[in-house]
Amino acid sequence: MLIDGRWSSDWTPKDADDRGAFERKASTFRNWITANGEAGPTGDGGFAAEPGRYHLYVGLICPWACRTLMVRKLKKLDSLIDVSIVNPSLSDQGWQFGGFPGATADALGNASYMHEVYTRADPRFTGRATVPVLWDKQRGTIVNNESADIVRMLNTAFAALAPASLDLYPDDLRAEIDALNAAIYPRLNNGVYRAGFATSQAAYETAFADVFGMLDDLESRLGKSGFLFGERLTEADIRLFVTLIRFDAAYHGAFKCNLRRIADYPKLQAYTARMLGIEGLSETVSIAHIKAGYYSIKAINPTGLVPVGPILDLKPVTLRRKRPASCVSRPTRVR
Ligand SMILES: N[C@@H](CCC(=O)N[C@@H](CS)C(=O)NCC(=O)O)C(=O)O
Repeated sequence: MLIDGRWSSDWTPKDADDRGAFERKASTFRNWITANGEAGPTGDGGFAAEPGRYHLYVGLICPWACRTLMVRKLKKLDSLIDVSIVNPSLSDQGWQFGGFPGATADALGNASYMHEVYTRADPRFTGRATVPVLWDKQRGTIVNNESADIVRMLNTAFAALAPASLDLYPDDLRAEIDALNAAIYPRLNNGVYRAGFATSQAAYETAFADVFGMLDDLESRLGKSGFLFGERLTEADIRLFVTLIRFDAAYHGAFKCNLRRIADYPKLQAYTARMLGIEGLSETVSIAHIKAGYYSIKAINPTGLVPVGPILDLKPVTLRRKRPASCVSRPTRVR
């Protein structure tokens, strides 16, 4: 992590309390891009939506970063916001650019490490140099490094520049989406990390029970088709999918979440395949980055060996529309 702008290599995942439970630190840059540059719910104004002005730093291992990448895809912002992708494994200096297939250089500042992006924004920054980071090229600073905020601002701020009728956080569902997020985040999205990074048996078992309790609840909630809120795709689906797609490949083994696999839950497995079939979303998923990344975390896997399995039996499922038999089915378009 960075301490007063200088890199300190004592990275451990623990941030643990005195009972061995993992605690995630709050993000620090909390400004919002808005349509006209007025301030958002937190932080300062001055970040108006403009084509080419912003850059997104992500890692394909990272569920939080991939939430933002998925929304960028779904809202058709690819040509407005460009992206740099870090290597999947943490180096002695944290996230590094370039070298691993599918990773990139820092397209903006030619940094070797993500921590340089943070000190470019604040030369005396103290904290973890996490992804995602939304960067403003015009002001030369970080707009925001909290994925939950970035998901929301990408959903609305660029409406005039990239008209996509899909609304991932519609007014009439906001309260229900917030309530579902508030259950899924601690028990599942972060629950797997609480299990994987626990340093006491009791903390691990508590997290383990949360993870499988939440998966059981979701299995009962889901139908045979559609999403968490029926036919309407929302941010709650994005936030759930990033964890489900990592589960069998990484969390089941590396994080010791091994009571069941997603493949053992018929509805969750079918839902994951449906999400993967949405046009553009499979481009945001790299099982190679996910496996390489989680199994490189020394605190939980000191040898760094990456398991060969599992064989993932997960094929994107695209919705077939009724059309003449001669038509070839295309990926599902979600509107
Ligand atoms: N609150 C952040 C969390 C981001 C986060 O923890 N990212 C991880 C990767 S999955 C990271 O960059 N970790 C590096 C570190 O902690 O030093 C968000 O959701 O955007």
